[in-house]
Amino acid sequence: MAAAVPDDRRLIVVVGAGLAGAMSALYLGRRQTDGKPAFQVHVFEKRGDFRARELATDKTDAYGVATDSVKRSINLALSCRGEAALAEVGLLDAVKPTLVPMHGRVIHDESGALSFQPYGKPGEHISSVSRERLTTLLVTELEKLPNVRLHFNHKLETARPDGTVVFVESDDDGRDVKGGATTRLHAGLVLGADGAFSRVRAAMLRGSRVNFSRRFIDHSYKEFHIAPGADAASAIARRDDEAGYRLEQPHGLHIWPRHEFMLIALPNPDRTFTCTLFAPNATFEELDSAVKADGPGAVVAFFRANFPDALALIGEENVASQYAENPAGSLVTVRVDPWNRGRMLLIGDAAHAIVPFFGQGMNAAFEDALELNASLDLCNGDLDASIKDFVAKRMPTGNGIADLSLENYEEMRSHTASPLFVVSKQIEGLLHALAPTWWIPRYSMVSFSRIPYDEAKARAHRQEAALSVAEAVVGAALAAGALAAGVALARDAPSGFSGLKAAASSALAAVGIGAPASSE
Ligand SMILES: Cc1cc2nc3c(=O)[nH]c(=O)nc-3n(C[C@H](O)[C@H](O)[C@H](O)COP(=O)(O)OP(=O)(O)OC[C@H]3O[C@@H](n4cnc5c(N)ncnc54)[C@H](O)[C@@H]3O)c2cc1C
Ligand SMILES: *[C@@H]1O[C@H](CO)[C@@H](O)[C@H](O)[C@H]1NC(C)=O
Ligand SMILES: *[C@@H]1O[C@H](CO)[C@@H](O)[C@H](O)[C@H]1NC(C)=O
Ligand SMILES: CC(=O)N[C@H]1CO[C@H](CO)[C@@H](O)[C@@H]1O
Repeated sequence: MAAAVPDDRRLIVVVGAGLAGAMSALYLGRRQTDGKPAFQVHVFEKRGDFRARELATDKTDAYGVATDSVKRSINLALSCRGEAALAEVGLLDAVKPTLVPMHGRVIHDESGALSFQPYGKPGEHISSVSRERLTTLLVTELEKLPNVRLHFNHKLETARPDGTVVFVESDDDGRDVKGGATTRLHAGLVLGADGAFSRVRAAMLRGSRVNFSRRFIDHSYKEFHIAPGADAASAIARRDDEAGYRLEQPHGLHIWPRHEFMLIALPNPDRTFTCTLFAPNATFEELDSAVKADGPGAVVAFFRANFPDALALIGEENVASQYAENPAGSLVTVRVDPWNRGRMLLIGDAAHAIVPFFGQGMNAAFEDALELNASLDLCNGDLDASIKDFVAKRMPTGNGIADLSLENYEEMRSHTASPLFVVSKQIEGLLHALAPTWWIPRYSMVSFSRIPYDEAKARAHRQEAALSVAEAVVGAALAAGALAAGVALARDAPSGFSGLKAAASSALAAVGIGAPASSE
């Protein structure tokens, strides 16, 4: 049984009611000692209650999502780690009906042809989920707990290692209200869940020896939307999950890899797609000046040259107006060492903002919350000991997913387009099928397992080094003509693994990887 938390530590202040803050508050709010709540949890969020704004609109779709929120709706890829936390707090079943499964990548090549690359074994998939929906669900659940209080329109101004926090009144967009009220508290724990540009973190860094780095990549992103198909309403009404979309193969993550930049599209339950263009900051600036000089036609011309099929679906007028309306977002990797100081602890993006190319930011944040609860359990509810345990375990994983996410950008925008990449993935899939615990493809370790991210990274690098040696050997064999027929067959028919099977096993034998290790 967990020991009682000393009185002066029982008040937990969570800064930020985003995905990390809301999920951690739910875990912390639900903890009990001797049948009573272990903590009083106060959640402070600088923005207004986003639910009020959504409920204010009377139009909702079959899933209860406000239809005018669609334009700003952001969808995220949910995978194993995020699902594990949702399941533990009992919300996975409530989320499930709103998920759109994505079974693999749908690659749109330059000629307009589509090809499908499965993410994992049959049945394995990630899901598209609405950020608004998920946050709303978590916050609504939090309100059911008598020991949890939510304070919207409260922006953190200062935080100190002794647990002192000061909030100022802010408007619905999180901006300071002139002459607004201030709130001061003394907390047993200040959980900084206030995102990539965290105030709690800034306070932690001040006058300390905490290591910190913030690196923007050269690329920014901008969002676009594909409207639902003409038959969307009837498809939703008859619960035909595949129909009503304007893109073929809706249950996949669509990618238009174009080396220097790429476009992706994720399906929504209302049969729309949210598209994101990732491009060098310089490309956006050139486009911005072209629009200024020649008008919105410049955006249309850019899409016509690079993504003509997507342009047809988004529409010329929409592409230009959405380009003008939606701001370009920057992409940043943040590393902090350590994640705690005194009574302050960082979680989610505040501790480890990562670039979005592995779709793991939210998943990592949810896993953080799950692991913080596990550390509290392990340390019998002792706050200082649990923080120490949590930070020691999670910091390396934060660095691991930061690196993996940066590596995946290269893969998504360039490699997915190359036939060699496709063959490599097929060999990996085969090895995984032959020896499921011994060889796990990088994508599967990250998205379909809870293997710590740093371990996944180390293992992926080892596996891929072996594979490239193996492929070199296969290449030599091919030159000799011995395996040419088999591989050519496999290359044309993704399911025809037979030629590759022979090639892979002989190649692996050649580099001394013979039998599955027995350690797993
Ligand atoms: C383009 C893009 C695509 C992405 N795709 C995916 C994906 O597919 N899958 C995935 O898992 N992740 C994805 N992510 C990452 C994911 O969005 C983040 O990791 C996740 O939102 C982090 O949650 P958070 O709660 O830590 O931070 P945030 O979501 O940033 O929430 C922080 C909260 O704190 C509040 N706040 C900030 N400052 C203060 C203050 N001073 N006082 C009070 N409150 C404050 C903010 O208003 C906000 O509500 C993507 C990110 C981007 C940019
Ligand atoms: C916290 O962890 C304990 C032990 O792992 C678990 O029993 C409990 O359900 C978790 N709390 C929540 C809210 O899931
Ligand atoms: C900061 O980084 C250096 C070099 O990696 C390391 O030796 C030091 O221990 C770190 N400091 C803290 C406070 O973690
Ligand atoms: C479109 C865009 O994101 N432009 C940015 C490129 O980088 C400069 C310098 O960091 C910014 O000032 C621009 O806003």
